[in-house]
Amino acid sequence: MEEETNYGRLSNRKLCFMVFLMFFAVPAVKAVWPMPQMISSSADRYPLNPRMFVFQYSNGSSAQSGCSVLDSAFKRYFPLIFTGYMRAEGPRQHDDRIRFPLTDALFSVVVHVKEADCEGYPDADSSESYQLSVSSGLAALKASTVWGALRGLESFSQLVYQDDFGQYFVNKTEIDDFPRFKFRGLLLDTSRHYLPLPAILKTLDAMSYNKFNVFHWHIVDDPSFPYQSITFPDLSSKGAFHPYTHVYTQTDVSRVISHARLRGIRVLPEIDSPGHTQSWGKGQPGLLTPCYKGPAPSGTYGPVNPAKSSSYQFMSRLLKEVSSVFPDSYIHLGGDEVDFTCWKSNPEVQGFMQKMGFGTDYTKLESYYMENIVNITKKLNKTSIVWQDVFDYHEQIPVDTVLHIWKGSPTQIQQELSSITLAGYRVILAAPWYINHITIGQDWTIYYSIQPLNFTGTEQQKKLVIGGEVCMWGEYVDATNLSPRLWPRASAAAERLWSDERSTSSVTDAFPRITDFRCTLLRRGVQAEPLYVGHCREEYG
Ligand code: CP6
Repeated sequence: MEEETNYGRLSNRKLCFMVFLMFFAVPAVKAVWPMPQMISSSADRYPLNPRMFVFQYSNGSSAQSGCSVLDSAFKRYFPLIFTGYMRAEGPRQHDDRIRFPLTDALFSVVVHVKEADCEGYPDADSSESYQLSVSSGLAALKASTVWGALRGLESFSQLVYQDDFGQYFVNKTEIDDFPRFKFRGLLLDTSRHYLPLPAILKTLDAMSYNKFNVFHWHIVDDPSFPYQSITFPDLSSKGAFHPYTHVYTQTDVSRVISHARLRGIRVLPEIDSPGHTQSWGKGQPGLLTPCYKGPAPSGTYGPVNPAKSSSYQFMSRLLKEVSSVFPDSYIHLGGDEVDFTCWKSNPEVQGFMQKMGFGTDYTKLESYYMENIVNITKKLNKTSIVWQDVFDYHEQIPVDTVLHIWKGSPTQIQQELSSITLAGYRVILAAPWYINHITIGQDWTIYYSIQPLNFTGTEQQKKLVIGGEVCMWGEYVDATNLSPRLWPRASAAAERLWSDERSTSSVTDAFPRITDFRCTLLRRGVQAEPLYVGHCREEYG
């Protein structure tokens, strides 16, 4: 009743709504997520007309028309910049006078790349830095590589916004940007649940909006073997959930690699052994260790049999294939969570322990196995990444091997970072970003607040932390819930890994930006879950 008689006065609710509009609905200057290293923008803004908007290569650019990576990026980014414009009935010229009355002037995004390798793949040492200068009629984008140009296009696309009348604008802006960490990964597990190709490709799209640059493909594990091997077709025909529908054919794999390449994303395959290999046993009899109950085999199997030379021959052939199928110079070899009980029960393994002088220390046996696998990989001219267990067992591994931290309390993680880097190994941090673990509430703030370099060590040691990784283990995740479980929670880690820690230390400052970025993801068709009470300008779903 009270409210109805108070005409002309602002109710609390209306006031709240106005304050909300002022601060959230139409940001004066659009933010870029993850935050660039250096960005300055002014209130000067330029109207954009989608009909008068072009991407161009600068005259001196080493990339020119025909550069596959950038030509296809230009095609992708047009509808991402002008979201809504291409929707429904599509663009209609006679409407544009009414829809975009403010400008008939041309706006060009002019791209200059110093050393373009348009047909190559991004790799561990690719530069991703870029400079972007937005002024009247022109966005000048400069980068050393096409990968840097992609990052710059992403930032530019996030600077464009629409006012309440649908008019597109971009503000005068200067950006000088580069990643804090070289390795910014996301793990998908396609063994616990098969992820159909479109789910993987869409994830790669969303990764590029977040400037992630490594897709760690945990492609096989205990429950299923969906990778369709050329050398060993039985691995998937017997070990996949279904031999035709739940496999990744060679064509599927090349589509993933090519989709990732065009977005500046490396594809890092993981062939996890000797543990996590139950599904391999079905298509490769004799590979796994038969477990014994007393004097007789129990009918169950354990990890890969490290006592047989045929195991290493098999691994050699499999890794040879994988190293030619996946162009990245790194292969993930797993080496985690090896259960020794089956090895202990098996007389052949016991005999091998004796012969090798390992006594009863099965960590020595696991070391022996992993050393062999790492050396096989080295001969294939690839660098190995292994889970931290391999370091914890003090194995003799080449010093260019990368260790991947996946477990431990915050204190244990700091100690692990200290000791691995003290030994001179490079390290990737995954433990704090297990995005498959869910709790109620704003857990993105936890992922956001991780300080990867907060451990005891010299500057030299800190340089060995090459990056971090968000892990989406697949026990409870398939294509139905992958996207909302990933986004925007993984976006918190994306900013931690790209941006400067000092300018992104406040969760409070990040909240309106990540909320807005989540709306950007929705506008682009990524099913990203809400962070808290609120709304996007358009509603989706
Ligand atoms: N699968 C494989 C997993 C895990 C690992 N390796 C894992 C273990 C514990 C947690 C999360 C994931 N599911 N192959 C360890 C790297 Cl809490």
